Amino acid sequence: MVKKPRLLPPKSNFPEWFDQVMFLAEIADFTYPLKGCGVWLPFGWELRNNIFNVMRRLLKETGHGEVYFPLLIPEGIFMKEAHFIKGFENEVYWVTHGGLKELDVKLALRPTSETPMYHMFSKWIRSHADLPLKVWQLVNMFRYETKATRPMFRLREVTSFKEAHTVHATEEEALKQVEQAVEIYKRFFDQLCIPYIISKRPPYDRFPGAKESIAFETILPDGRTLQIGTVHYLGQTFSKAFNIKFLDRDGVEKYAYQTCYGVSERVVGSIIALHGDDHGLVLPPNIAPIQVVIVPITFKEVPGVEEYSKEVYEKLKNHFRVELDLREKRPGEKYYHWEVRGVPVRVEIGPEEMRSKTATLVRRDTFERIKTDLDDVVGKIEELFNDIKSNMENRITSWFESMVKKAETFLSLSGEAKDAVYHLIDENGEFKGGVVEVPICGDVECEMKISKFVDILGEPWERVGEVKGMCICGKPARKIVRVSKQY
Ligand code: A5A
Repeated sequence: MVKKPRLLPPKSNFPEWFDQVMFLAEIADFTYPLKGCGVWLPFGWELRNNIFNVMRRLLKETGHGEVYFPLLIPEGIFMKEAHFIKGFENEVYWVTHGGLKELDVKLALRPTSETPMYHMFSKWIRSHADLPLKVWQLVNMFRYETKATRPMFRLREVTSFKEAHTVHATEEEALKQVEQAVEIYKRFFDQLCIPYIISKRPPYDRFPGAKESIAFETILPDGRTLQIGTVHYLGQTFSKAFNIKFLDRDGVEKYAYQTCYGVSERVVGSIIALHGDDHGLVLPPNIAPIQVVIVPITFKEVPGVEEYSKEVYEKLKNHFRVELDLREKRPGEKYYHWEVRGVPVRVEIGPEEMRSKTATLVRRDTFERIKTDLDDVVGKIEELFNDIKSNMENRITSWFESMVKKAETFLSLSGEAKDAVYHLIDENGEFKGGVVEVPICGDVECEMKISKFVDILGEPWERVGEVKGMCICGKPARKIVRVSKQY
């Protein structure tokens, strides 16, 4: 058993802070003796479930059905699409034995479920009346990641892989679905107070088999970007490989068009990383496992505080996820305990509150104290939740916007560092963090040159106006690409 550290390092020491806060707030324990695998703890698991329930609601509202597909994929099915095979050959875990017996057919642990799903879709889809088909699942998946693994961010067992898969009769409908998926993800991240940019991945960096890949990126406190979700337009790549055909209205049999989109527990890690402070987690009230904690401040000589705290609890319990902390500990210890866990509102109840039939509310985001009458306490907390959410949004958005810069030129690779690179790298060559939007001519060779220095996220998904500036090759720029250092 690893001893818990008593104190949280300051957030300015981000990697240390992140690892410790996960442990102290009882989110997860990554001391499990297998690289890239961790244990979810009860508080973390509840947080994770609240977050994915936001997604569950969004997907339900937009006509997606929840399914479950097997973890094991027979080799023959896994090996049906050439780009997919190539893309995943280095990352797949294979099950080769059942007990002592070598299996006749090797089984892949899903690294994502295109292949088993599309095998079944080809049986389910017969006519245009069966389309569109829109399903999703929240499952674990395995990828033998070779880059350094990191808790929540780069795992070998991804425990919370939300993958949605859709099938459509026409290209137009499938492209509309791509737009809907982007909208769903925007709403998802907005509800979680996660800021993002959306980029079209360059062709050489698309999901295996995809015609277009669109990625959502956030920026972590150390300035590196993290891909927190992707939406892929698959065209007919997989429908042809898996024979997903339907009889159209005109009596002709046609291959279907497909899309898929996914997120993972990177969203949980992002909320922790983006909003936490030197005291621990700061959670948006809508997803906080415990939204309100009541801490009685009792004195032997003043009886009745505990009873009054229970009265307050009764008032709140049908409105919020609320905890009454009656443990035999000092109030200060209790404050620390709930602050680390990011409980949005603490209710302090002492003799004074008891006498005046009031409550003292303390917001986790600003530590501001607000006194309220017991009769108004529910409304006051609801109001505070709204304030906390918009304060969290405003704080993070203004930071995020300051991290995304525009450059006029990218004249850096010839030795005289200028503009774009200045934004990302300081005089000593140290990475400063953030994203820069740079003008380029569009030739792959120029992108390749740039990618030796920085990671290319791709073009902005949103329409950009007229492109000005010059590419590194000296030619006038024709498009914008975003560059950064990625996780
Ligand atoms: N089938 C499609 C949806 C797919 O698998 N796309 S993906 O490969 O881009 O993965 C979707 C999302 O899962 C990524 O955007 C990333 O946020 C998350 N993800 C992928 N690999 C991960 C890993 N090793 N650890 C944590 N999250 C991961």
